[in-house]
Amino acid sequence: MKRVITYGTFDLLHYGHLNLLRRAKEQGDYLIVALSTDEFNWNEKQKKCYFEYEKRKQMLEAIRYVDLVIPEENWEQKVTDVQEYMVDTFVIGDDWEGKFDFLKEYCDVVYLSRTPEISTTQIKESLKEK
Ligand code: C2G
Repeated sequence: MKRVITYGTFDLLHYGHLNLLRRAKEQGDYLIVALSTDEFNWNEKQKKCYFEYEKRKQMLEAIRYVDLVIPEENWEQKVTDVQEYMVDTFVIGDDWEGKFDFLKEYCDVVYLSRTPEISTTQIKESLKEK
């Protein structure tokens, strides 16, 4: 069984995220999503989530491509995650192109194209105008 992992905040879940998750799952048979905790988002990514971690986890677990959701609590956990969960392939959007090449020592690394026309920021901006 080929195991895939990806990381993200997935707040205000949208079809760009789903496009990523579908293609991530296509890389193998079992997809783990390491979901950024509220604290990690705020302290490390300066992102204030609209939905708290438990709600974002619940939504991801309802997606047919997703097999397991684990917390992403820091930038350093990726190597241990890949080893602990026996991951074959790390996948993330190409906005991170090259940033996680150090994982190539442990697994395949795949950067997938982002869905260009949608972002959480854009959604929030357009709602403000309404
Ligand atoms: N994504 C996408 N298309 C979009 C928006 C997002 O393909 N229009 C992808 C991103 O490239 C990422 C995933 O969806 O692979 C989750 O996006 P975010 O929640 O914005 O994740 P990010 O903040 O980039 O967190 O340690 C890595 C970080 O946790 C990644």
